[in-house]
Amino acid sequence: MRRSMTAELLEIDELRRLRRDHRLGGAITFLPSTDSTNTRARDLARSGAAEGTVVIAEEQSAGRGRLGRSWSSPPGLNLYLSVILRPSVALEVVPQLTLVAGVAAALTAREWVADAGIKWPNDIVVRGKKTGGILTEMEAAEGQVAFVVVGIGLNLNIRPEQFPPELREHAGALSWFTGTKEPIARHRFADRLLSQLEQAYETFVRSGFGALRDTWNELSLLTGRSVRIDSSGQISTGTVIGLDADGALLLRDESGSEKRVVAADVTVLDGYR
Ligand code: BT5
Repeated sequence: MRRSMTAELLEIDELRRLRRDHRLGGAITFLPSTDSTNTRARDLARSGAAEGTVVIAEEQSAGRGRLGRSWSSPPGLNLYLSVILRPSVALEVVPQLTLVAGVAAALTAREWVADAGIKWPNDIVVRGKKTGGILTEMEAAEGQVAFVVVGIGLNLNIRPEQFPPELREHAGALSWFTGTKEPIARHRFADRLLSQLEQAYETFVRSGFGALRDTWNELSLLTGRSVRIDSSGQISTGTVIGLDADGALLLRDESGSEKRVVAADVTVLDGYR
């Protein structure tokens, strides 16, 4: 009860001080309320904002997930941020930035909750509860990447009853699992997240996603799980083997043959470890 009533604004001055000399977050646009930080970051990028520019909002009125879904974004509790990137990479590897951001978000989450992990492709999950998601959007010009916006939403301090009813079964927040009653200091979490992303992004640009694949596999909650795959309405089931070099999910189906999944929604059939 008290926690939400004393919910504090994000300590943006402190976050700016922490990020002052960094490649990611050296410039931060802070918005008390906005439609979607990904949309704001896209507009800034179109007008020439530099790589590493970050947009953070206290709340979003039209927070977005993949495929036109919405991201519940109430004020004062969680983190909603978007980062502008301008990588010199081929268009076809840009979707891998979702996996790169997943590594960064899961490693950050683990600094607070040891068993946080990634559910391919874009979820941060703790004990079966979705605590975060990533939305990567790109603009290209003449066959080249103009810019990429990586949007990250993480539920930090929201309580179960503060979720809309339809999300209560599957959604969670990291503070439920830290073992203390303290809320997570959002500016500290954002600082660590941007530092982890900076490091993972540098590795990705320098060496490709292959250099992060072992870390990703270690953070993955799906390996060995029995799953149901929904690729635009096409349903299949199988056991997850791991991640292919390009970020596709590798499955073994009932007939024992290997299968690659490039884009889909995954449901775990046999519970998380
Ligand atoms: C995602 O999509 O998980 C990507 C979410 C990205 C949100 C960030 S916030 C900052 C930036 N600005 C934006 O506008 N977006 C990004 P997807 O995998 O499609 O999952 C969406 C589904 O997750 C919804 O259909 C709900 O079922 C569920 N959901 C919605 N809000 C949630 C929340 N706060 N916590 C957990 N689950 C949620």
